[in-house]
Amino acid sequence: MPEITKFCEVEERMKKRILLCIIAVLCVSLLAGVKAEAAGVSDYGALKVSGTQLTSTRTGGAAVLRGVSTHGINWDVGYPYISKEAFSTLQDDYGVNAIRLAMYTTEYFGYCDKAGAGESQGEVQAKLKERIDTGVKAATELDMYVIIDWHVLNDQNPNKYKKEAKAFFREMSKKYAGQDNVLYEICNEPNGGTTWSDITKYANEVIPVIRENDSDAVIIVGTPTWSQDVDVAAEKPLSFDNVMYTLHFYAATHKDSYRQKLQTALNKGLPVMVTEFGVSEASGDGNLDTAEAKKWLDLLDENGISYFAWSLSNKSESSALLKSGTSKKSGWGSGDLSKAGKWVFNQYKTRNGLDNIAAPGKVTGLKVKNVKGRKLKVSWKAAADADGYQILYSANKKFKNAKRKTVTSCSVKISKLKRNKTYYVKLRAYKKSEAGKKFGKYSGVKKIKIKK
Ligand code: IDC
Repeated sequence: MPEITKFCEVEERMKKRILLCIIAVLCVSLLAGVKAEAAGVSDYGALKVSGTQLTSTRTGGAAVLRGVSTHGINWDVGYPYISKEAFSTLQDDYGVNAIRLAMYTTEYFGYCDKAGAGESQGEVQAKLKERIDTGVKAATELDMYVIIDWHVLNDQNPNKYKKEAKAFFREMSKKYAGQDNVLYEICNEPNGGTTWSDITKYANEVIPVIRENDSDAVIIVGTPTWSQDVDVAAEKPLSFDNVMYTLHFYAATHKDSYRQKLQTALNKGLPVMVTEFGVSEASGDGNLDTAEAKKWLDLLDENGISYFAWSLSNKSESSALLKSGTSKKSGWGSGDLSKAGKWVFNQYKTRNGLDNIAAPGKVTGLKVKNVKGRKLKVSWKAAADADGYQILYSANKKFKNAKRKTVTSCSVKISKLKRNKTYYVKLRAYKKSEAGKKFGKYSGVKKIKIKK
């Protein structure tokens, strides 16, 4: 009998050890996942909230979205950048894997309050939904995630336009139910004294509307005081699965005490997503504080928290990522970026591991020939260490509104060109890595007139 007891004890101890080992392995793989570079939809698949962490249903590990938010898609400094070309520039050059489409509910001809727009409210809404569709399609084709953001701001309390929000999200979730890459953000920044209990009431009505069509999409909910009070939300989280809570920061205004709020929320087990951050002041303008912004991004990365930079715009304000007044709508070089843009995108590049990969060689021997049917035949010499090539062509010398083609061979046919127009062509090689594509230098430019 004593022998048996002993044996049982040993077995018990072994069981405990095995269990501890399993837990350790799980923790390590989750942590390893947290450090992971931002990957695409085909890598992560559908997203799922697990504890405080956004995770991949495909790998089982952490999923990290390192994204960019548009400016308002109803603003003329916002919607022109909703395109496959613009999104693919962000993806190719900086490893961005997610886009947030910010649709203001009131300001500047918003979805619920057209203010001075010449069109009817219905026309305004139809136009905005069209822009969302363009954005979702572009992101989908590029293997990127996309957030549809109901951008409550001047309207302060999301309950003000709850009816409109429900109708909007019913329509969106029905349309995109089959897609793994669409996330819903139901109220950007409640403010003006809106309490967590007000937001809870709103969320408890809007979330079930989305769930009717899409039982497991990730839904992001704003928190009081311009989405700063995640610590307050953590005291009484919502009772739905796959929900995350919004924290926004602007580094020159929001510092240690706001990071403390995040820490409190995380300690209480609240899953947080930073759907907006700026290096600037909270006004979206003024000074930049890169030292504080770095502290923030380090903290977010340590905790595997996803974040989106405000905003993809050339507006003359310091948070805008593009240089004020730059006319390029895609294909930006570092000279087209603002101070904030240069800083943010450099951080993204480094954090996505794109700094440590050697670039492939420069492409030489570029030849372009006009072939019958308004086509171009482009060919070149293979570059050292290349996995493929990205060809840019445009009817504009400066490659304004350039179109892109990606191939793995050393020639490509380009069709649907305009007769009697002169086109400019250049290309660069890329090398594939886990972190994304690393590009070599551009070839020289060839120009050619389409005569046949
Ligand atoms: C700002 C824009 C600015 C615009 C203003 C409208 O940068 O061009 O005139 O909105 O009210 C937020 C908001 C976001 C703000 C941004 C900067 O979510 O809409 O954008 N900000 O103020 N919260 C904190 C900062």
